[in-house]
Amino acid sequence: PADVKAELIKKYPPKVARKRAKQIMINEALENETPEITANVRTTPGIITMRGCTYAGCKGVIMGPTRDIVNLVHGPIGCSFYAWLTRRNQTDAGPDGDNFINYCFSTDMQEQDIIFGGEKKLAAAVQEIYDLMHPKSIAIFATCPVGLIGDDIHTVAKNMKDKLGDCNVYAFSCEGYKGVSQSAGHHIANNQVFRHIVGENDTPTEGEFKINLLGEYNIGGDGFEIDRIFKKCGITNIATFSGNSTYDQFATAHQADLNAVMCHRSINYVADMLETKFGIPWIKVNFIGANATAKSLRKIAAYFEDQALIDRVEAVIKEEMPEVETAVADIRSRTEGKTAMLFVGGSRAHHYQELFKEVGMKIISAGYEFAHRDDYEGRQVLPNLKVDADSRNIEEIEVEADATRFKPRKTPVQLVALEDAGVKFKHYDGLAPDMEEGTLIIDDLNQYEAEKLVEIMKPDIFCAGIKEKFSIMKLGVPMKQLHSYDSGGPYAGFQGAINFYHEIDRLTSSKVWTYLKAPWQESPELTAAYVWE
Ligand code: CFM
Ligand code: HCA
Repeated sequence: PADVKAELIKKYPPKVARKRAKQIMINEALENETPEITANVRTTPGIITMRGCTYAGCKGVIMGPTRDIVNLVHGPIGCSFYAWLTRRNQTDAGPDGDNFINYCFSTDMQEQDIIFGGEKKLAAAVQEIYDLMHPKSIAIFATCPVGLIGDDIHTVAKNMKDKLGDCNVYAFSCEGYKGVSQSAGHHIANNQVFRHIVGENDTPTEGEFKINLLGEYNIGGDGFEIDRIFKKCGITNIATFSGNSTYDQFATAHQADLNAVMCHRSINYVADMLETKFGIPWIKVNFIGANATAKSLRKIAAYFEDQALIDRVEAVIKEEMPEVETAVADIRSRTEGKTAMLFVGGSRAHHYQELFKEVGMKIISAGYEFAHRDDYEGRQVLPNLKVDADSRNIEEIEVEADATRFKPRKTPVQLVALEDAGVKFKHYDGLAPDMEEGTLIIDDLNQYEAEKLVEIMKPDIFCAGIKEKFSIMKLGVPMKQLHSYDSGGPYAGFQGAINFYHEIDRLTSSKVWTYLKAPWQESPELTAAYVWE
């Protein structure tokens, strides 16, 4: 691995090489700790990063999947157009629910708005949406020019909320440049959802074992599969943040008794705030991988300390697993020992390792686009994280216990007993401890390094996003998108695991890659050189 690392940074100018060296870590088991990686820092200009912008993280990732909130983009049309239905977050509004996901709302900012200001246009757009659609809520998103010209979107939102009366309007200062990646946008979205929506609806919700699922975005229908399993187990999912979600789900989320956190990176802020303000504890779960799904269900059941629930969860696992095992038995002889690389945003490069392990594959290199050190090394590093100027730029909101609605769900004695029994609260170990020694963990991988890595290590499959897809395929290596799932999914839960095994089998067993060389690369006699006379 040291040679591979040296090769990856060999061509960089010395300063860039020094910086990248800190973001490329050789995984090793140090005594009681994992090695340190540099993360959540600026990408060096000129490098073709896999990352996106803060607006993408806020509007596209966190708020995009809600179906009955109108997401209005204040900015040039390109920002809306490129965020329009590209993330494959599915939704099911039923026969008569509101669903605005397939629309693209934008103020279509022009030069004159840049010069004279766009606030009037924004207010008019909110009014127009209200008149046409009568949504419960309108969310306004700032794009880069909004911050540059200083439009006060929060005052516009407040004025329109007061004027309309029955429509909650709020805004997100999520200008693309606000942070070093999408991650800043997650934080901004978390803050505003918590400030403006969570706790707004005290109408009691039904259910015996009430949870929220945090950080699940229903890509390719993952959330549908997880909800199917919850229902079978008798677990009530009040709100998913934010796959297939509604305004009222967020508004009633404070009534849940447990928060199950799937994508730690994107939503840990809401988890912490729900605990501080309402007393709801959170645990880390993962529904990617059949075994991981079973483990997460058992953790939830253990938390509620109810024998009937524990038995029902066991019965569900027993019912679901045989089909999973049959699928593994069918394909494992073909996938065993094959290698994979995983480079995805902030969670999936960790979560998907479970699925590959279930079919006997090895992860030789992985990394996140924009995760922070705690997602690599575990949350124990949090107290030592240096807050740099870019992070300080993102608001940390002060949350206190709610005067009337704060209710600890467990006594301190119960919490300790649960911890002792293996239900760890506010706990995430990160990706590094789950990866083998000597594997390469790379933060903010770029186009150049991705190609180099594939050339040197020749994985049997490479997983990343649309920007990497075709350059990797041209190197003759099968490529699977773990953002959009290409057109596949769901891959979560038990049924999803089966789908994924088949997909990986199909991709890594296909002969098509052996035909990738052009005739003149196979037979040198067919090559010709152009000679200048
Ligand atoms: Fe969380 Fe996500 Fe991810 Fe993410 Fe994303 Fe995504 Fe992702 Mo693309 S919230 S960090 S910002 S799991 S959109 S559903 S696939 S990069 S690994
Ligand atoms: C985003 C969204 C994205 C992009 C995926 C990709 C997604 O970061 O803005 O690059 O293929 O999952 O849709 O991560």
